[in-house]
Amino acid sequence: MAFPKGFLWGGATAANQFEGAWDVDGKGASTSDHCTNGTHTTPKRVTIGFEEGTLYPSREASDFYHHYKEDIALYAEMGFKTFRLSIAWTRIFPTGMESEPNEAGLAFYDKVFDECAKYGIEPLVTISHYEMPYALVEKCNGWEGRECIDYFMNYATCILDRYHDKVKYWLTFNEINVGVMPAGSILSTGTIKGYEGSFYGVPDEPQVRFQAMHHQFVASALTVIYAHEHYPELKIGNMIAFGGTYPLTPNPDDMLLNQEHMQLNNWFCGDVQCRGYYPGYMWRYFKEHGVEIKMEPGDLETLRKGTVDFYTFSYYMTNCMSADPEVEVAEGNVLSGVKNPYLEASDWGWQIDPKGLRWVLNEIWDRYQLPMMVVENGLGAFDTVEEDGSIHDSYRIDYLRRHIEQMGEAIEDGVNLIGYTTWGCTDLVSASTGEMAKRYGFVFVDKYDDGTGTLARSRKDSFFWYKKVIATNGEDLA
Ligand code: BGP
Repeated sequence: MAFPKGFLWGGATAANQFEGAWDVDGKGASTSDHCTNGTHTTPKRVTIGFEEGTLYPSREASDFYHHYKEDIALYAEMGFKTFRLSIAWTRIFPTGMESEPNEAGLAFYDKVFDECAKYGIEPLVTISHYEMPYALVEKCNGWEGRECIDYFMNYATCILDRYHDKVKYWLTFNEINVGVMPAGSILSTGTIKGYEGSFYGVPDEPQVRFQAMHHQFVASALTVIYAHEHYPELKIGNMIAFGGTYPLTPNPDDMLLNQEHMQLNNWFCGDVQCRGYYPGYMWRYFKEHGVEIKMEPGDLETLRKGTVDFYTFSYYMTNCMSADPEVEVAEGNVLSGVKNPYLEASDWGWQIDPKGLRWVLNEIWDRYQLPMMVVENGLGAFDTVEEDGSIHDSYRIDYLRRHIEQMGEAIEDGVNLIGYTTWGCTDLVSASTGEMAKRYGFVFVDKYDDGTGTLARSRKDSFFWYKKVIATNGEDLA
C-alpha cells in the first residue's frame, strides 16, 4: 500500500493537556484550568473557585512549556513531518477581552515554531482546542454570548498575523461537534457560567448549546475568510470527532435511528463548515426540539463564504445504534452508542475498530471531496516501566498498525488522505478523565495521577516502531 509522497506523518497534542505553566508569563486561567482530575470510574469535575488540596491536572500537565526543545527533538528523531499543537488563547489574551496581546505568550509559540522549522517539521495548529478564557465564561456564558465572536476574532487574527509565515496548516475548533453533546459545554462551548460539578452532569440545554455552536460556526467561517483574504497561501481546516455508528440490526428502525445519529453527531458540523449551510435535517431537529437559533443579517452569507480548505477528524472507536432500550450501552468519552458484538474494547471501554476507519474515510471523502487528515487516533492504555526503564507497548503498536493499514486501503479506494497525527505522541492529560494513567504516547512522561513525577521523557517500543513506519512512508508496519 503506497502512501502518497509528502504524506504528513506526525503526532498531536493540545495546550491545555500538555503545556502546563498555567499561570506563567502572564497566562490567564482557562476553562480546563478549572477542571479537577478524575478516573475511569470517578468523573472529573469543574469548579468555579479553586479548591485547596484538589489536583487540577492541566496546570502542570507534561510541562511542554519548559520541555519543548526536548520534545520536538524527539519528534525529529522519529522523523515527524508534522506536529499538531494548539495555542492557548489565555496565553495570548489572558481574559480574552484585552485589546493588546501578551507578548510573552506570543514569544513562546515563536520559539516552538522556530524549533519545528529547525527540523523541517510542519506545525499544524489548532486555534481553539477544548479551552477558552474562564473570564469569558463569567462574562457571557462562553460561546452563548454573541460578543464571544469578536473576542475570538481578536485572538485568531492576532495569531494569524503573527505566525502566517511559520504555520501553513490551521484548524479552527477542535472537535466542534462535541458541542452537540452535554459534556461539550465544558470542553467546547464554555457554556458553564455558575456551573460546578461533574463532567457528565452539565444541565442539558439544547437551546444554549446550539446557539453557542452557531457563534462558533460564524467565528470559524470569519477566520477562514480572514486567512484567505490576507494570506492566500494558508490552508484552514475544520476538526470533527468522528464517532461512526452502525445500526445494530437490519431492523429499519435501527437503520433510521443510526442515520439520525450520524447526521446530528457526525455530519451536521462538517456540512456547515464544508458546504457552507445548515443541512435540512437540522432545521427539522431544531423545530422538534424547540431550538431557535438567533442569527444576525449576514451570518448565512458568512457561513457560505467561509468554507474550509480541508477536512480533519479524530478517530478512536465506533459504536452501534439500537432502537431497543434493553441492549447494553458501550463506553466512550463523549461519544455514545451500544456494544458491537464483533469488537473488542480498550481498558476504558472504547471499542476498537480499524476497518471502521476505512469506512469513515470513504464516507467523508464521498461527501465533501476535500483533502483529509486523520489528526487524532491512538490507544489510551496503562503502561508499565520495566526495571531497566524500557516500556513494551506492543498493544499500542498493534492498534496503530491496524489503523494505518486501513488508511492505506482507503487511499487505494481513492480517498485523498494527506496526513496522520496520532493523539498524545508524548504522554499527556486525558481530556475526558483528567488522568495521566491513560497514556497514548510514543514518549513516556514520568508524571502520575497524584501529581508526582520528575517529568523525565523516555522512549517506548512504539517510538522505534513509528520511526520505521515514517522512514518507509508506511510500507514497513511490522
Ligand atoms: C479527543 C480530544 C483530545 C484527546 C482525545 C483522547 O476527543 O480532542 O483532546 O484527549 O480525545 O481522549 P481522552 O483524553 O479522553 O482519552
